[in-house]
Amino acid sequence: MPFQPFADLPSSLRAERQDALAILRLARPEKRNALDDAMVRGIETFFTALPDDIKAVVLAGEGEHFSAGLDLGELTRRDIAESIAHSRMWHRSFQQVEFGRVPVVSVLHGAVVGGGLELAAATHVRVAERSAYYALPEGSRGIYVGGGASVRLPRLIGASRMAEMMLTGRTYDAAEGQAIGISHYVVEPGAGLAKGIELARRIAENEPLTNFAIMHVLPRIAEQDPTSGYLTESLMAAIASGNPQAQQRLKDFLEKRAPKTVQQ
Ligand code: 1HE
Repeated sequence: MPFQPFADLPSSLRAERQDALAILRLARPEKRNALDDAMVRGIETFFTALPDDIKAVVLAGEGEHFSAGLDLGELTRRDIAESIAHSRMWHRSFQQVEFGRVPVVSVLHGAVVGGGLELAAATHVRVAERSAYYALPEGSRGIYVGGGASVRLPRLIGASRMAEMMLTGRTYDAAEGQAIGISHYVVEPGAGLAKGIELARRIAENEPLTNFAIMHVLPRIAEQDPTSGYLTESLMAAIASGNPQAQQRLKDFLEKRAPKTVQQ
């Protein structure tokens, strides 16, 4: 079913709804899903205007690649001040992905490079198909990352690995990417979307307040000094467990109506 609230998205983005999930696809395969201004603004619009009954989002790319990053064709047309504003626009957009209302599962395949990797890094769960590979070609193009990678990637893979990727143009394949912390899962080619949807459905069943804490409170605690972090954690824990829905879920477990935590 097409997603009516997003009828004004650019044709390079396709949104659809599956029950409580929204699926957003980068749909510019002829340019390997290179991200132009319309797409980056469209991503911001999509995440800002998500209907209240959407509980999780799956982000994927059409064609052979997730995304070839920044549309290099647009780059030559900007002066320095415009480039700063452009990077800030990417930051705003990807902030809506990372710190929006609902968790986002990305499905990665083929090239996940430059700005494509920056977009993936803003999502909460990353599923890679075996074809996925990661690179930061900015070094060889004479530019620098501008979509938040300097902040987000060191958290995933460390500043040293990121610097080495940029200096040498190194690519990591899907298995290596999982080993260093880029993706959480690796699946067979063509199986990414189904896995992404399966995970998003599970996420959508969580208590919204817990998902909020995971998205908004956990990353802030991780940046606090430990003493403040422990305090913030205790406050969030008390708020979450005081939630009547949490009380009901605990009761359901104790009265054997809820599933056990078993190895999958
Ligand atoms: C593009 C772009 C692009 C493809 N901007 N047009 N990103 C990069 O440096 C990666 C550049 N792209 C590539 O290395 C390759 O295209 C791929 C490895 C991703 C795919 O290769 P392939 O053989 O499947 O496709 P292709 O033939 O290279 O490209 C098909 C078309 O897409 C072609 O256009 P056409 O009109 O000649 O058909 C390409 O020009 C076009 N295309 N990638 C514009 N990126 C906020 S700062 C972020 C900074 C960055 O992201 S820097 C990294 C940029």
